[in-house]
Amino acid sequence: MRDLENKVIYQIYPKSFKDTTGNGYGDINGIIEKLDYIQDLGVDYIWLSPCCKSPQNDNGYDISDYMQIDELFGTNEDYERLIKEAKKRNIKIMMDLVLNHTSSEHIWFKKALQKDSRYYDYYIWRDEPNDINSMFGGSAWAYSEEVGKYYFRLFDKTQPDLNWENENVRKDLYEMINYWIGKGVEGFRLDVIDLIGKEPDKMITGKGPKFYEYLKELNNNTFKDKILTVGECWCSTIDESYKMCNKDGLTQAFHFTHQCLTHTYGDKWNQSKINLYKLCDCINKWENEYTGIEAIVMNNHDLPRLISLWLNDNEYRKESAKLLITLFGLLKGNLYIYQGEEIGMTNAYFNSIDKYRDVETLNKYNELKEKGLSEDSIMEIIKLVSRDNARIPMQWDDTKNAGFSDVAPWIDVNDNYNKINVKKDINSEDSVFNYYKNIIKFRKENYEKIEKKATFNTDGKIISMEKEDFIVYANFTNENIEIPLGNDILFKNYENTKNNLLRPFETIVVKK
Ligand code: TEU
Repeated sequence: MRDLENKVIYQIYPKSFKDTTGNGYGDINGIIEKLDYIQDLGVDYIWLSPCCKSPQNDNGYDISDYMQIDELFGTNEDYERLIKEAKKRNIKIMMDLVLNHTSSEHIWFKKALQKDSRYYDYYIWRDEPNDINSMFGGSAWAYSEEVGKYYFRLFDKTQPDLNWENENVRKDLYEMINYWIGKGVEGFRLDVIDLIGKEPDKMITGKGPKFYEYLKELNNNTFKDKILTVGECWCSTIDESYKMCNKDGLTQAFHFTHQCLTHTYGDKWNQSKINLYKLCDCINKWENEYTGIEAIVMNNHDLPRLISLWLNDNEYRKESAKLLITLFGLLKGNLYIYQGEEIGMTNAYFNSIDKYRDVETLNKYNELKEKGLSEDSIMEIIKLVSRDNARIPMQWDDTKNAGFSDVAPWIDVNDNYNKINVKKDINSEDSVFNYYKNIIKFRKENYEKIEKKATFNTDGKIISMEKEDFIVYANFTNENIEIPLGNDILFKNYENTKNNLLRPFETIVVKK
């Protein structure tokens, strides 16, 4: 497994990356067009959010045909060409696997509605619902008029959960995965993988009694421990997620412990400030206790931009972006970078619900409306936390639609694209992209220094991370803070450093 460590994975949300057909949606040819840009960053894998056939109710996480690339993004031949072109640049393709549920448009579900169909038991049916709720609000059970029963759906009602107890479901999924491995896919991200062992009658959704058995069977019939796999585990503790990572399971897992630190009483829609004491405890566990390969992740397509949530995305935007990649980029494990963070893209903060597209966001809006909250207070919550903050088009340059598309995109571009775009950033003295590139280069060339034990300290305003060869200092506040610092600088996010002073959102790395 160790040959799958110290990798850098760049996540692309294809729908928002680059449109080459002039339909307002990103596509595979747009990704191929930008491979040199991605290669320049120094990444080893590109993780693509789903491109398979889908009605797009959940932007592709509602798959209606696992074997067919959706024409919105291109053809199967385009996908295979992407794999080949990426390989020429020593970049592997990581496919997003949605094994917990399909779209209700999938042929399996359509056949399940027919009497006595063998596909009926591909899904979970009951005469009456129980009290389990959907992650997207409301009951986790939806009624089918055709069948006269309720089917289980932990996400949208158009995303019926698959019944993993049915051996035929598992066999069909393994056959699909091996098809894509045969086409040259060399990594997989497994969507909500900790939900596949659900037992709704026992009110169990995450990590059901047979979960680890399913994971072992999945691995033994497909990845066989030779392919980089990362499981998304929102419904698991950090220790439970680590238990999934071994030769019979996953390479690594997203546990999101640090992202959840600002969720008040576990509610992500009720955000509080980041607590550096808790953040240090969290990262200390990754660095000094965990012996597996950590999946280091700051941003993804479901999360508001971390510089907007934790730090300052305005007058100290570049400093904030560099602070995060300095602290997280010098941790051991595999580093995940989400499209746009490498140039310091920020939340969109759309003020009108009409600008939002995300099913989770729209459901939350309606839920809060029904509770009687005012429009302004609802929008205050939504514009900070909505997943759409991460799904607005990639900002390539200052031409129309930020160079993403020649026509109005499926979701508005951030109106700061004139100021924040790839072309402007790469040509700037204080480029965030070039800073990311240097951190990635340092990781590649000095991993033995990075994987050494770390000591963390914080006063609630500054975090210091000391390893055998260097010390990272990061000021998470907009204050000037006096602190004794070394002067043999490895990295800095201000043009010059001040003796024994950290300015707002300043980070420096000093050699020991
Ligand atoms: O996400 C699972 C999930 O629960 C998060 O999307 C949810 O929004 C959480 O509160 C984090 O913000 C995965 C995919 O990443 C997501 O895009 C899909 O919508 C979901 O599963 C269903 O496939």
